[in-house]
Amino acid sequence: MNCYFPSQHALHAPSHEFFRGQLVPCHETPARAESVQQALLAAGHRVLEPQADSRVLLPRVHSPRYLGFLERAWADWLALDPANAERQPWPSTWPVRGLRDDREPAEFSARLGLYSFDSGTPLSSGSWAAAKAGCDAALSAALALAGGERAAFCASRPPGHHAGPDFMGGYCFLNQAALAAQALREQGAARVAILDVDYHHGNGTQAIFYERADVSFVSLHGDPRTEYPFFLGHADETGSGPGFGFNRNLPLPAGCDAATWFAALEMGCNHLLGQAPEALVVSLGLDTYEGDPISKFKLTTADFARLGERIAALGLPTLLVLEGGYATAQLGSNAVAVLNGIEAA
Ligand code: SP5
Ligand code: ZN
Repeated sequence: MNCYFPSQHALHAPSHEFFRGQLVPCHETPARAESVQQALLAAGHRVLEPQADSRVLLPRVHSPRYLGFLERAWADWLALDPANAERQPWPSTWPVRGLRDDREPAEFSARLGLYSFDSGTPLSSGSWAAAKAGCDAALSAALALAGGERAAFCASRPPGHHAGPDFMGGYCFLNQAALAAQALREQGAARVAILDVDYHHGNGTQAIFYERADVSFVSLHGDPRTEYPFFLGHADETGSGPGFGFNRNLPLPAGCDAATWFAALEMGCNHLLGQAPEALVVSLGLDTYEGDPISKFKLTTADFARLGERIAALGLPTLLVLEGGYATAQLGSNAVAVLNGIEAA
């Protein structure tokens, strides 16, 4: 399979994330993408540097105000104090209910709070460059599908599905899967379906397309009553306005087994096919793996091959984007299991 691997991913390399009052080493690391790249090469997949430039497409998915903030964020952080080069910025104030989010403050950490929904998404000097390169990979893969490829994979990071129209969170800054869906629409697919199989609900992707009928969203994930991102991902979120009926959430109990997960996948796939999409984007989180350090599903590497076979049976041109997955040593073989499952079917 054609796999797009943006080498600039490595420019996003914060050292620590904030968790329960402490700084802990980041789970989302450059080693993740390297694990995937090595496994792709070893399995004989074609690993390509993305060539497309997603700049003109980005404002169709994210607000110009947010994009402007993110692109300049590190320079603004350094302008506060040159010693900040060795420090990670954190938001400290958020515009929750009753506070205004229509006026962008001048102060840096206030703007970081405006555009964040958690304190668990560390920014580093190359975050913009890495996230933008992931979007270039997504567009490159969409162009490959438009050129007749049946499937393509983006082995990019940081992930994207928690990033919404104007916010970052959950290790995500720019939403590569959303950008891929938008690109496929603009290349002529009348409807694009997004299937999100990451352990965590893709709240950013849902938010971007919630009122649209031309991009439908189906997500299997840990129940937000107990699992991150907590504030979205319930079964009663079905879309609004023209998008009513085009959003489908399948929350599952933390700890559920593979049989339960595949039964939900079957429901999600049948729902998706009922909407007659012409192309498919898969938000391929591999943090559903039994060995994942931050998640609680129980899928095995063999289950990932089965997932690939089920995706292939949908019979749609398919663009896969890497999302989460933190069992770094097994991440590459799990990704390859999905791709080989697709190609075997
Ligand atoms: C893309 C994606 O999978 N994002 C997940 C974001 C999860 N954020 C909450 C992480 C909580 C991490 N727990 C740390 C345990 C330290 N021992
Ligand atoms: Zn996840």
